[in-house]
Amino acid sequence: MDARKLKIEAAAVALTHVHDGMRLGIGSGSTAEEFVRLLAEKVAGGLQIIGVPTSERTAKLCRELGVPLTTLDEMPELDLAIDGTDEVDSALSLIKGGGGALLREKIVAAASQKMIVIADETKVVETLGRFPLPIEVNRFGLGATKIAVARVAADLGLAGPITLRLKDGEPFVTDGGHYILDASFGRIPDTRALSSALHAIPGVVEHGLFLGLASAAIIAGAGGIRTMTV
Ligand code: ABF
Repeated sequence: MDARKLKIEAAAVALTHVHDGMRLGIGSGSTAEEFVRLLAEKVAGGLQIIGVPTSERTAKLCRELGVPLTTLDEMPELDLAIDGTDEVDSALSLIKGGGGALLREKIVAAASQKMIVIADETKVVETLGRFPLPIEVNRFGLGATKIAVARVAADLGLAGPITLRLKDGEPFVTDGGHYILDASFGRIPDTRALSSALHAIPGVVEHGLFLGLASAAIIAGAGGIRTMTV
């Protein structure tokens, strides 16, 4: 089965958790976009929901497909966030941010009573860290922030290239106007410690470790669909 079909299957199962009247956080990335397409069909058929998008790109797709949107300022408490991921482990800890939307994704997930992750089997790992950890940083003091990230990582026994994300040869700029450092530390045994240490660096806006936020992960593989819970 091709990758897109798996994403659609996971998105379709997630859609069964969406009911009339729900305030929905709507994720970013190709899997979340499949969810938006299926959601739009249900909305066209009469499903009444209101969504808060996690990126400008998702907002644009929702508008094109007629999914009603509001902002987190207008609706600061949400019932359910549905989003993709770059990695998920058995504790439902995640690495997100490969698409560059991690800050809004984390704010929306934290404002939601529940977060359901949708992904294909390739995203499931034993220990997080195969995917480089995205770290959203303020543009000011980029060099100093990069050194500080390397230092806190070294204190935890982690090392590896930390690279500024580029797009078309220029620094990639997030929806919030920040840069992203991609940290290839490899396996991260103590995600809590790394999360706290990164948060303590002034130039770090947010990082892609999502810990204790997801309540379920709907995983599509060649053998079928399974739901992981904690
Ligand atoms: C978002 O999209 C991200 O946090 C993650 O980086 C990415 C996953 O994308 P895809 O579904 O295209 O693999 O959810």
